[in-house]
Amino acid sequence: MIPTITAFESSPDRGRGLARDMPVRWALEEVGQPYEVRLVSFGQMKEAAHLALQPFGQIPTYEENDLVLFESGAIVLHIAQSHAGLLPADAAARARAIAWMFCAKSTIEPPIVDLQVAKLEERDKSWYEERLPLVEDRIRVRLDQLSRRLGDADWLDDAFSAGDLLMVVVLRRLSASGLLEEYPDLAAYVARGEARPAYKRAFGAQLAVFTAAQTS
Ligand code: GTB
Repeated sequence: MIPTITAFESSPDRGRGLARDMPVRWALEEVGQPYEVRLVSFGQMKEAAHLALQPFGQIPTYEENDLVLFESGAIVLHIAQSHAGLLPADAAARARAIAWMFCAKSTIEPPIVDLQVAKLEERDKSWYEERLPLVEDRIRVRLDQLSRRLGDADWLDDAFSAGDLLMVVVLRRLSASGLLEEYPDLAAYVARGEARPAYKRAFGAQLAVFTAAQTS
């Protein structure tokens, strides 16, 4: 059965591929699995039918036969475990790739999300200007460590894996901040991910949704 995912009917990122359907689309493209997309409005996301799939009223979701999943990281892991191409065959290398997936979501992403929340929701607070450099410095600490670990390598652990996929997606969320440019090696790492044909197909598909919404 062709899996169905959900995505924003009208994404607030205006087609920049920053919403969390993007890693799921990219993973499906990497493994060559066709998929269908059900677009949902903000209103529909909060209705019972969607809440039955995603208890927090968010996208993305993933439906495949009787399986319903939410959490983009868990969906990417499921896709990577069900198909060849995103996780190494060797057990130890596979475990390390999964560790990088968790690292992207639980070590690198939180300070980046904190910055986005600050910029979106805290601008009118008296302490905003004072707090912002602290938030940015917490990101720099992680980027510095990640950059040192990546070194001269193309990918985090030998061949491209689902760990790189999630890491590139997470780092892309810094695109408007200027922080990634402070780390040319990480910017080049992200560019390598974006240059992959599967990434381009996924990006094009989500951009087409935005473009169609603009012209209708
Ligand atoms: N932990 C969940 C996962 O990884 O699947 C988080 C899912 C999530 O945050 N979904 C967001 C959502 O549905 C969309 S991606 N929000 C609607 C709501 O909560 O009501 C987050 C996102 C939104 C917008 C931008 N942007 O505009 O740049 C980027 C990322």
